[in-house]
Amino acid sequence: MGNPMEKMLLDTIDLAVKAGEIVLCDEDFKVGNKGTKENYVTSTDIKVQDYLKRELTALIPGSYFMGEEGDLPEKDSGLIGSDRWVWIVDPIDGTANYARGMDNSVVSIALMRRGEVVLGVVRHPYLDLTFWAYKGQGAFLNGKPIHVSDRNIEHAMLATAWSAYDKSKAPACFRIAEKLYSVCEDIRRTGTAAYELCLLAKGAVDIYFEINLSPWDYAAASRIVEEAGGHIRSLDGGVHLYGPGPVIAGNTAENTDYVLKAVEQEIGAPGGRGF
Ligand code: LIP
Repeated sequence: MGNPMEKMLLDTIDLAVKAGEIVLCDEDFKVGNKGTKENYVTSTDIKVQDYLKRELTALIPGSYFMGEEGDLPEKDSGLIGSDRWVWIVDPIDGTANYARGMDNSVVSIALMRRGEVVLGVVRHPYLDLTFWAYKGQGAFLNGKPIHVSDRNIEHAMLATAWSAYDKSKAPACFRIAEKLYSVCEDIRRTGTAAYELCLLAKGAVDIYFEINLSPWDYAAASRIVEEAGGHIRSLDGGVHLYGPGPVIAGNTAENTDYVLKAVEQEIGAPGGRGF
């Protein structure tokens, strides 16, 4: 990996753990909403984002910081494909869980350059779990290598959600989930996309889709899934890092295609029902 990048990874993991401590210890936080009643933001989200912005940009002087709570690049900034290092951070993924005291939220940190996520760290402070991956170096959980399962679609566990922040898209989500449920084993919903994708990377769940996911929810986990031997994509390939959109993932190319077809039939393909 070469020392500079190894040090970058270790420093990023260290900051993710420290950010997780803020999440665990911040008792009297304030709760608000963004746009819809389902879309929570807390004073802890802001505190953790400010902390990570300060510390991560100090790790790479001149790097850009993109965080859920503001700090978003203009679409035409040309930033995403540029030579500039870009941190993509969700200070608390699973904020609704956090606001309700459900102890199931994670800190998600990705480092991207030229439109590709090269490093991803996801920290679950409640379960003391740290997932990480660096391009070409495999994926790890608390220092041990992890790998996706080889289950087929009939034995697959689906992780998904129903577009809580834009319920006009929920009926399509339920139709897709129903179609997959009729074939796969069962469905799990944790309330945090980044953690669900890490569960896929460690072989606990096997297929995944969300219709309306933002880059900070899955950027870090996308590298962890791929380094664990899994597949992750948007409807038209690649992983979009600009705006919210569908994300599909799977343990095998076959299962990923199966989920992709179910999603396309619902929203993607011309003549599909769409929203
Ligand atoms: C959440 C994701 C979740 C998704 C929610 C939201 P947040 O992220 O983790 O999977 O269903 O709509 O995007 O808002 O807690 O960072």
